[in-house]
Amino acid sequence: MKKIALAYCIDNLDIAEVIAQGLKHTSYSLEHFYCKRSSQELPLAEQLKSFNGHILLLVSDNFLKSISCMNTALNLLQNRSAHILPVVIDGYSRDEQTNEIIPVSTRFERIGDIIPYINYWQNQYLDLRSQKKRFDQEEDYDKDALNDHLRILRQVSSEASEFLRILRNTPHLSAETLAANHFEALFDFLEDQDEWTALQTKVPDLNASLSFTVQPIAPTVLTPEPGFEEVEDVEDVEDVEDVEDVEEGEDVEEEEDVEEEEEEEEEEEEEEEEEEEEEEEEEEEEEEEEEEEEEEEEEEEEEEEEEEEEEEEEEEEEEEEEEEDALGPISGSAPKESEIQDLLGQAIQLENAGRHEESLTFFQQALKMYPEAAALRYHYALLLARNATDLNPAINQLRILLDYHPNDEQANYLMGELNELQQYDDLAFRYYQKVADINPDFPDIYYRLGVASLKSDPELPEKAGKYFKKACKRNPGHTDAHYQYALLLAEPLDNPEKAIKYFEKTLALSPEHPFANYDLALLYFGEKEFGKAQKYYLRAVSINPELKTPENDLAFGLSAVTALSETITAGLPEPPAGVPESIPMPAAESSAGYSGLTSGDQLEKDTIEALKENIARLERFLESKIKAAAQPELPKEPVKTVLITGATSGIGKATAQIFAQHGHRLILTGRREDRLMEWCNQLSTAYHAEVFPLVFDVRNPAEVRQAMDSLPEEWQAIDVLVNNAGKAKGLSPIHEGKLEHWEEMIDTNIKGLLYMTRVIAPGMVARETGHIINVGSIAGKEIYPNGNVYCASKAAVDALTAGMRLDLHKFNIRVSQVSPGHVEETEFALVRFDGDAERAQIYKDFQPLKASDVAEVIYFQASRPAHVNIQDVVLYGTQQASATVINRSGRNPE
Ligand code: NDP
Ligand code: 8X3
Repeated sequence: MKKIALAYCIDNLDIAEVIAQGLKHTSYSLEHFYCKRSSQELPLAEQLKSFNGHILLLVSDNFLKSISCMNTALNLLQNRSAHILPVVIDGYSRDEQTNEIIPVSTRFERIGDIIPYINYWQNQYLDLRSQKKRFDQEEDYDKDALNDHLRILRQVSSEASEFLRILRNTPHLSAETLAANHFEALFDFLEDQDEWTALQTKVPDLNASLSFTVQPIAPTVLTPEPGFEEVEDVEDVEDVEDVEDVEEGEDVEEEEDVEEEEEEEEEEEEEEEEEEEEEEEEEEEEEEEEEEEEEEEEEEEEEEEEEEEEEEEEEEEEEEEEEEDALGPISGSAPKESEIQDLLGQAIQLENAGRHEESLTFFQQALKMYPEAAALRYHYALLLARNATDLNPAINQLRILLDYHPNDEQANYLMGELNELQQYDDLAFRYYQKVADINPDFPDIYYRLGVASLKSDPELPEKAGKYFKKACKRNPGHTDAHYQYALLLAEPLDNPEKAIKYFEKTLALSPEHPFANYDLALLYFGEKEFGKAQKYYLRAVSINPELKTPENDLAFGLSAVTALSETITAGLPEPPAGVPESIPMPAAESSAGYSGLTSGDQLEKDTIEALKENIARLERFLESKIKAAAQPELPKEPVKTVLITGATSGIGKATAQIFAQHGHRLILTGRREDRLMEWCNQLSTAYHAEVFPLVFDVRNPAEVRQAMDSLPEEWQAIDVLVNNAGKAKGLSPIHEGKLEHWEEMIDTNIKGLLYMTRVIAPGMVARETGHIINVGSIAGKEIYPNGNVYCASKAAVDALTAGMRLDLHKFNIRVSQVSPGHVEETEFALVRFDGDAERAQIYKDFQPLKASDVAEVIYFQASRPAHVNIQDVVLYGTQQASATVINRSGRNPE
């Protein structure tokens, strides 16, 4: 007797019985394995150890929430995947209010479906942990049993997501699908076609005789462990109180972990301190070279003060940290980078789709799952900060992030920016300082330190000056850093010569700088270099005409006609020698408040403007970060080996590019060797792509075979074959067509495609994986006048695509086709008209598709999940409606 195991959660006994009923008519004996929700019984995976054969695993919501079903289920799935056929069925739950039993669909296709299960297990774990304290007061509770239960919950909680991820990628069925065709899928899986045939004969209406809508039995409630109370759902992980207390004296293993972590942290801190000291020493040496000794001493004193303050702050932070540590990392699972990226991508997608609230909720749930995931929390904080009037929620998230990862540069920097926005300039300065300590190369950091220092310590321009100077050194192209440093040098630091140098550098970087010309004019005026002063004044007014006032004109010697007496103002400094006595000093409107000539009102105005600009800049910054997070993260897919024929131009070339951009390995073919080599080089330079060139003619079967045989072993397993090489030759009525044209088209478009497929498909069949994508054409669907043989050749491609699909689907091989209308950025027309460039101008009065449009479709087809086969995509440029109907009234604007 042949045996098969049926494994399920007892709540789903009804469905198990229906399936068992169907299998009664076969020669299989069914062995039942089931579990309730109690952790006391033997886990399902353990029970199945004694069974050596195929397993039908009924996965339901109840299964996924049953501790005995889930305990070591990951292990079961990993070790016996080849023998497990999962059948996904609906679960049941009891409505707490009405006590009614309601169906619950079982879903795990999307990450969003998986999160509730992970939350469920984490909550179970946390809740039991928080109950431990209460149990501790009772003498007679079974401590070992509870610790055991905790351990299992912890394990299930950390394995649930991986279990579901694997399940998602394992071929699975619904119960209805399984029964719909006489259990064909099951017998396919068992490789027992005879049984299937026999069953069809025995029970011709099998599906009709099976009902999956039977009344369910009441779902089992969680069986409390001896002395435990029933576990309730915990709303929010962060609401769990007293976890640290609960741990006290009990969970020795965990306590040791904490101690170890603390020791490590202490060690790290010591190391950091040592590093800091070293860095400070280096800095001091630099300063010795650059600064006066007296200044240095003062600075050192200040630094010491700062350090003391920082130490105090750190102590406070450490205390806070200890408090928050009580919440601890809630799961034993280490965040998986791919999972995090996946979650992040989904959250950003929601946000980009305008579903802001959903995106926030998604982030919250994801963070319950992975509280330590820096990327998730950082982007969550960004989102909270964006357009928010209250920045505190974002700041709080960053605090948590920094508790986990004190040295996260991005988080420290954003903390700096948000504090700057809140005008907590001291704090902003400290966060920027931290970033600079962690990574002195962090972009813009010394400039930001300079700005924050200027705002928090306006009385200490030397300090800000130091940072601006460093910013200039590190980034000689930083206009603002040069400008700000020049301003400081000009006025509070009273070093006009050096100021001139830095204003000039500013102008070298940005000749149209709105203020530097004027500032320089003022400086030269002060230095009595009137010629230069006039030169820069003229430049300044040409850029910013508002600076042109009669007073300024007079001062810079441009007009002596205006009634001078009106403009001479008492109390102004003596005009410099060389300037007529009657000429007033320029009415200074320097961009910053350091000119000393700026009125109180003006200073206020400037400050408000500067703040406004700063806020706008930060808005832009936050926006760009969200965008950056949304864009460059290309989906992380397994790297595939992709062979593209005809990659020396047009569609094939564009297709190679898009696959290279996504990190795939490429075998590119064509006959024109020089072009092929050049393109391969470009792709490997631009995208670091691994590219293997093969020069051969697809029309020659021996060459095709030889080329494929020449591939090194590591290139032999081709995952995707793009049959693209093809052409049209001529456009003549059938009675005038050239035989050599016909031969060439048939040999390339049909036979070439066949030769390639014949050599590559067997490997795919053997590996039971692969994807063939044929480049067909609208010409294969709709025959147009004079298209005869080309159309026939593409109709053949259409037929071959369908044929390949029929033959290869059972080997898990996908077959797709793309059928474009006219495509430019190709040599198609030039080839068709034998190089006659004039005749080849067939796209000039309408906008056809571009090669990259077709390439994107090909890439899309290839990058679908393994269970999706896109059979055919027909695409035209918008101005083309069929093979012959084209709006040739001129190209539509883009
Ligand atoms: P191109 O002429 O720009 O590209 C054709 C490619 O095929 C070249 O790389 C060429 O390389 C290669 N090729 C041609 N003959 C052979 C051969 N005997 N052996 C090996 N490689 C060969 O045109 P497209 O990019 O437009 O054409 C690509 C495919 O798209 C074709 O199958 C075409 O029928 C189809 N198509 C084109 C449309 C269009 O409007 N452009 C519309 C619909 C479909 P080399 O010369 O170096 O060998
Ligand atoms: C190329 C498009 O319309 O020129 O296949 O045949 S068409």
